[in-house]
Parts: sequence; structure tokens; C-alpha cells
Amino acid sequence: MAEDTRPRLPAGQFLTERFPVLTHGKTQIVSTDDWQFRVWGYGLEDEIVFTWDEFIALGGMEIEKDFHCVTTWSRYDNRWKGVPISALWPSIETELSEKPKSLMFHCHGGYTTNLRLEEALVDGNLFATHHDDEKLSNEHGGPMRFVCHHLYAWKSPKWVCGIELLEHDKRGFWEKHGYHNSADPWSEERYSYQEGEADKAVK
Ligand SMILES: Nc1nc2c(c(=O)[nH]1)N[C@H]1C(S)=C(S)[C@@H](COP(=O)(O)O)O[C@H]1N2
Ligand SMILES: [Mo]
Repeated sequence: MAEDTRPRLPAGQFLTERFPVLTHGKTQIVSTDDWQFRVWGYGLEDEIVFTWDEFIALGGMEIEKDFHCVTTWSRYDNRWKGVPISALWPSIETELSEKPKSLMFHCHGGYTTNLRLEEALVDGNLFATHHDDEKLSNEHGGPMRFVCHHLYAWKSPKWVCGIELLEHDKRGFWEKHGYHNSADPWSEERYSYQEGEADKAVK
């Protein structure tokens, strides 16, 4: 593989040691007792439902990654622990008659964000239950959030409760409200007015 020559801090970002909370709307209080994770949509005849224990049993991993918010703060060395999406995906893939183009992540409280399948499946992306060796707090998305570590943080949905499989890419909450569809921090893909024709076509 080619050496990664990108600077650690992407352009336009500043470093903080704090861990700000950015939530549109209210912090969600979600119990693991009656927790469910649903997968439905394109290519899937019957929806797949996991309980908390079933989801946790899929597998585990730990990873340390920097976190970059589009509002320009970055926090280095976040230690995430949880279920890698690479452990979930095979149990979905075996049921599929068609390959979805994108995934829409759904959350308690109604937040959504979309990821193209290959972006969602980037190595190290995970459903996190712990941050820096502590149970993930409610404010930061506990009991479970998805962490898409290589894109701006609005692509890391808190209180995640399901995935909708999409035939064609669709835009999630912030992507509809002026943020970029792709969200690569090293290309400063912050706002949708910066998008090229390829990205605009999916609106
Ligand atoms: N469910 C949900 N997930 C969300 C958000 C939200 O408002 N609701 N905000 C996003 C945004 S804009 C950012 S920057 C990160 C912030 O994560 P943090 O609050 O843990 O720092 O969460 C993302 N995930
Ligand atoms: Mo954000």
C-alpha cells in the first residue's frame, strides 16, 4: 500500500483535548433491555432484527482513531471498543438478492446519515459501546453509536438502531441540510455547494 502522506490534522481543523457534544435535538435515553437493531430495505425480503445480546455476540474489536467534526474541532486518539461492521455485514450479505448502493443509518430520535456501502465497510468502522475504556455516555451516543472513523463526525450516528439498505444513494439529515454527501476531512468536503456533478446527481 502507498504510504499515507496526509497530515494528521486535516486543513481547517484545530485540536482540542475536550470532547464536545454535538447533538441536533435531545440526548436520547436508550436501554439495552428492549433494544433492537433492525436491517431492512433493498435486496432483503425479510427484515433482520438483533437483540442487544445477539448484536454484541457478532464480535468485538478495539481501535484508536482521531475524530474530526466539521465545526472544526478534532480530538486525537479516541479509543473505541465495540462490534466491527465487518462482523455484522456477512450476516446481512448472505440474505441479499441484490447489492445495495448505500446504507442509511437510523437512530433513536430520528437522526439519519447515509454512507455508500464501501465507505461504511471501511476497515475499522465499528458500532461502539465504549470510549476511552468507559461505557459510552448517553451524550456521546450510548449505549451504541456507529463510528465511521475516516469521515467527518456527522457520519458517526449516535443511538443507532438500524440500517436501511438503499438501491440508490439518498441523503441523511445533515446531508439534506447543506452538508456534503461524502464528508472526507482531507478534501474538506464540508458543504453541499462544494459538490461536483457526480454527487449532486444523488440528491
Ligand atoms: N443521533 C445523532 N447522531 C449524531 C448527531 C446527532 O445530532 N444525532 N450529531 C452528529 C454530529 S454533527 C457530530 S459532530 C457527532 C458528534 O459526536 P459527539 O457528540 O459524541 O462529539 O455526532 C454525530 N452523530
Ligand atoms: Mo458535527
